[in-house]
Amino acid sequence: MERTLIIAKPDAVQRGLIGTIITRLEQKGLKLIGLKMAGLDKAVLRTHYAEHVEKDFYAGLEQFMKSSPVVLMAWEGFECVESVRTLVGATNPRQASPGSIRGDLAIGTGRNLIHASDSKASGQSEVSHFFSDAELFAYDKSEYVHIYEDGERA
Ligand code: IDP
Ligand code: MG
Repeated sequence: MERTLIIAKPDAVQRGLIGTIITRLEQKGLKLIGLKMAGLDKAVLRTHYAEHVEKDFYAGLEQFMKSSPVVLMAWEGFECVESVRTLVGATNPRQASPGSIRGDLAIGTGRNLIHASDSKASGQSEVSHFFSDAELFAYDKSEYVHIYEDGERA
């Protein structure tokens, strides 16, 4: 099944919104397969945000992402990358839809609470970047029969 990486950023940790973020993804029906707290260093951030390293906002983004620990999560579900991006909302929280995490809980683009993988390929590679095989868990979720049709659960 598809995987996506979620980072509860330093603002989510500082504002006490880790639980809210986890709850929203759990309530969607997704499966949590990895979870840990970590401090992200410059090298890890430069790899993770490689597409943004040359941009004006990168220095501020890196400084912010190092400002406190983050909570890293790997989630699994049918076409979960796209559905999680919808739940997370637009990068600029002022334009994010009501009901989305950013739309409901954030204002500043540089303080938008959460990272979510943006494609199936980046979901796979970002989960592998932050989690070893031993840190990822394969298990049956009993409620799946109530969340998926048979073909979607494969
Ligand atoms: P995403 O997190 O919605 O995928 P990206 O465009 O990949 O958004 O940007 C990565 C992160 O960089 C954003 O979540 C945000 O924290 C930060 N960022 C993006 N654009 C800006 C900006 O214009 N000003 C400040 N920070 C920005
Ligand atoms: Mg992105």
